[in-house]
Amino acid sequence: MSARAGSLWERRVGHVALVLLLGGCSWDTPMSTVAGRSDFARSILDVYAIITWATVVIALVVFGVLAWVLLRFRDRPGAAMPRQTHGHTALEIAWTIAPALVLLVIAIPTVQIIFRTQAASVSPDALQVTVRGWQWWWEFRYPGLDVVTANELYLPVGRTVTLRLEGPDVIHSFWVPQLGGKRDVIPGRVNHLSFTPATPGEYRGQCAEFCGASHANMRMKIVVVPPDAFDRWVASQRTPGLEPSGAAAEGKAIYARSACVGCHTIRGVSSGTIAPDLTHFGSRATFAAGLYPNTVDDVAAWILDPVAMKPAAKMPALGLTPAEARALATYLTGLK
Ligand code: HEC
Ligand SMILES: [Cu+2]
Repeated sequence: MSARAGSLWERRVGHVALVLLLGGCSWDTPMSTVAGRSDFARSILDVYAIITWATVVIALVVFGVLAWVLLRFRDRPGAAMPRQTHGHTALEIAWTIAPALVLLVIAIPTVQIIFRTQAASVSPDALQVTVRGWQWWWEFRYPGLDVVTANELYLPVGRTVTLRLEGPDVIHSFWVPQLGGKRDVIPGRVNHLSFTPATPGEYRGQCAEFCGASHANMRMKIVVVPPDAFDRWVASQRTPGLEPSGAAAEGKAIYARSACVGCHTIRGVSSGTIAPDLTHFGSRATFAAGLYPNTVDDVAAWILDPVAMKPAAKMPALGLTPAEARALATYLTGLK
């Protein structure tokens, strides 16, 4: 009886382990590296495919020969010792050349794609975006369009974008698996990353170079939209927000007289440069690098105690009252 119960328990553990294991196999997940949605990501997948198929062929040959040898030369009662070979020039040349050929088959497309994806875009009409990786959020500046945002990058589908990656503090790495390879963001050095998004949609990204306590909380969202929707987004980002009224007007007054102005920019109100630009904060779906939905409750909680919501966040609690934080949150979430 107890033995049966034991095996049932073991089976359950087995099932859970299987579910966890297979969970890693899903194909088209937000952080999937095998569901390419840009030319860059697809080039990488092409190399994956070549290497995978080359490996499959090699495995079939090696295991086939191994099986044949095991069967052909297995010990039989009364069988004589098989003929022994010491030194076989043809064989040795063959097993030197074969791996060299395999390496060539892998190396040529790999190097080609490395060169293609490392080149800064030459396309004159590529969209230019400056990306700054900060501990622990992303700043996106569109120099030609006079738009600045944080953690949510809008891109038009089908148009090449060239990202200029700048690191104001420590090393980070820009990584949006479905759109392209990782590229490091390094202080004192400018890196570039170009790709052409192929399909509209929302893509998730994540800092991929350990950069401190909230590295895992340094996420981003790339929103790829049709060109006319992109133009509308740009136009709304360039339009100054409406003058707030009621609780939001009170929030604006608190903002203007608090330390917020030293770090944050709200056009027409403040021009801090070391924190997310809040001019159109309310137009973003999430805040704190993708950690929280952009609601009055969550933003008020953030203003009261940022570090409680994001370990080591570089924004201090400023000792405001809950009522002040709420007024501020009402003002900020209204900045569409
Ligand atoms: C010392 C600089 C500093 C001060 C002062 C400061 N902040 Fe921040 N704030 C930051 C930084 C840095 C972040 C980014 C935190 C992160 O996501 O890791 C941030 C994030 C935010 C965010 C989320 C932005 C986003 O898009 O994710 C809001 C909202 C915000 N601050 C509001 C305020 C308000 C309101 C005040 C004043 C009461 C204030 N901040 C004072 C540095 C500051
Ligand atoms: Cu990081």
